[in-house]
Amino acid sequence: MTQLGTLEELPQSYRDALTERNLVPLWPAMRSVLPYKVPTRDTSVTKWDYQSLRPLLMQAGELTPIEKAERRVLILANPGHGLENIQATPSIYLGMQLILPGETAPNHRHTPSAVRVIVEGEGAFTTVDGEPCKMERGDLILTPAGKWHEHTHEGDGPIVWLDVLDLPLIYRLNGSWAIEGELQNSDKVRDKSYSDYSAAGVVPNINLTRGSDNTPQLRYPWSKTRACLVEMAADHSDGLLSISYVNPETGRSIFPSIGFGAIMLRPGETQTLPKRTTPVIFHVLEGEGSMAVEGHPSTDGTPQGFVEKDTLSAPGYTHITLTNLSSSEPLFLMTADESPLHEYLGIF
Ligand code: 1HN
Repeated sequence: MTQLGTLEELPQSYRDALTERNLVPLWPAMRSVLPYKVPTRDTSVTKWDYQSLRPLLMQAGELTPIEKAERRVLILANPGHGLENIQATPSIYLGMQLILPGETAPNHRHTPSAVRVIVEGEGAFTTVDGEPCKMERGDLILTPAGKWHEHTHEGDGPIVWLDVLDLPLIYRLNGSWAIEGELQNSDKVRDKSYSDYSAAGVVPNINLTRGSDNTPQLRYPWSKTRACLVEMAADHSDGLLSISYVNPETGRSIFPSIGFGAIMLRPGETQTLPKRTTPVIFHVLEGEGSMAVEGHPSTDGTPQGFVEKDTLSAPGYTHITLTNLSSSEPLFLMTADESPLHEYLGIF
């Protein structure tokens, strides 16, 4: 490619005249905004291991009462994006949230959409627009854009979940804001939206043409997803075992911004994932394994080990190889990526 002219080659008086009029020459920046063949990929290969994160989260429980935090969260910030930018990937925010017995994280609603993946503890529920959703290990609990939500914990020990939000995207669109509300009346049946949609292909008597971009189902229990993967494994002795979480009314991604899925690796199995444009987040639901990423400066491709409850990120345009290090137990991972956005924009 031809070497293009630089800023320094331009007379200072000319550069000053441009700046004064809010003008910028394109050609000195051309190659950096349009790199050759592979885009800029700030997301680095990163692992947040739960064992070392947990004591710091519990310490937050002692240092900061819920009233002073509203949401008691340690953000999983990707160093490739700069910790201050609270990005795990360009569009995805991740945080580990702690609620102690008897606490309530107060009611509010906001423009970013959120999914919670329950990591440990039991006895909590999130009330979403009046519908209490039970929170069990590995479940996805959804609070789509604009829906009221508060978290209540009636169990004995601490409860911890992974928050996954499209906050970095919505914030940079200058679209991020919230309002607070009174505590909700739980006026709907517990897990109603889950029971309404709990059988594949069978839905309540609704007007299907309303099909919204945000899914009407608010809870996706891990027990169901796990059973589905195990059943797929019983029928296929090789090939990647993976599912996508979808809106049961449209078959499309549960959010327009972030795509969610789950992967199972059979005991001892290694799988190289199809090369894709979008960065991806992995959260380890069950088992232990390793991840090797090829094709990014943040790694030399050496496999990185992980265990249950760890969270990892990998950039796009790479080869990701996952290995289940157990010879007897399956490995289950939750995945989150930016594929719905890439598809919508025609860059997937
Ligand atoms: C939020 O509303 C929650 O409701 C968690 O639990 C994390 C991070 C940024 C903005 C809003 C929650 C959040 C958040």
